[in-house]
Amino acid sequence: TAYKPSRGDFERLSKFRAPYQQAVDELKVKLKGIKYGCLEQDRYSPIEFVVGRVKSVESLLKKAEKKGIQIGVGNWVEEIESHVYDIAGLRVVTRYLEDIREVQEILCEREDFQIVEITDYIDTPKESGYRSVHLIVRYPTYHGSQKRDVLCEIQLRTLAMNFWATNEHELRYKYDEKLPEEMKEQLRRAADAANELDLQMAQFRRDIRTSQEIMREDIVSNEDK
Ligand code: 0O2
Repeated sequence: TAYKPSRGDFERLSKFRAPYQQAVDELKVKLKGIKYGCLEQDRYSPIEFVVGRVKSVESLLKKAEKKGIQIGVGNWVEEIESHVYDIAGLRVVTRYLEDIREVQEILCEREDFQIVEITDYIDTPKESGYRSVHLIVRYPTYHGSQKRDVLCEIQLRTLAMNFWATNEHELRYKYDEKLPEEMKEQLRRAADAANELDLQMAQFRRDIRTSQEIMREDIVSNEDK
């Protein structure tokens, strides 16, 4: 039978979440800053929206147990910190596929955090059909009088990928992680359809740009006459 975390275990975890909450709050403001900076300059923003959360104590305990960490034994809190990378999670949602690459580049050039790892589930989707780019970043927080570096996961997704992942996540939760094989297959097909939509939208965007360029050239050549 699974270990029942004591009240003390819960309290320790709640306390240790504080710098992660601060990192999420600060990073949310910073990532939204990329969007508003573009909009203020009347430029297209590669970011549609940003959300963030700190993993709940319950879901943290579940993930820790899945990773073989024994709650309440030895340095279990430190072990969670060094093995669970998405305690602090940010999600950046874009309209188009190529916006993901633009945001990825912007984030790789930032000096206020360090990229530790990039996992590209777009180039190599998960077996479930999941697509997204995950960046693990080391972010410095100044909490009380102390500097503490915390790891945060930034997920980059298109609207279509996010739509799929949100539904799949809810279904997996409903079925307690034991999705029937037939449903898994349907979900994989739905993921391919979402990808097809992303590719089609990318094509439409290219078409719009080409026609805008032609219009601009026409205006310039008419002005020259
Ligand atoms: P939540 O509720 O979103 O926080 P793992 O050992 O694979 O569970 P790891 O090594 O961190 O964990 O893997 P990964 O791939 O970085 O996954 C971390 C997060 O990515 C997940 O967090 C999900 O948010 C998302 N994710 C990964 N795979 C899938 C998938 O197949 N479907 C959906 N919908 N999301 C996925 P959590 O903790 O699972 O959940």
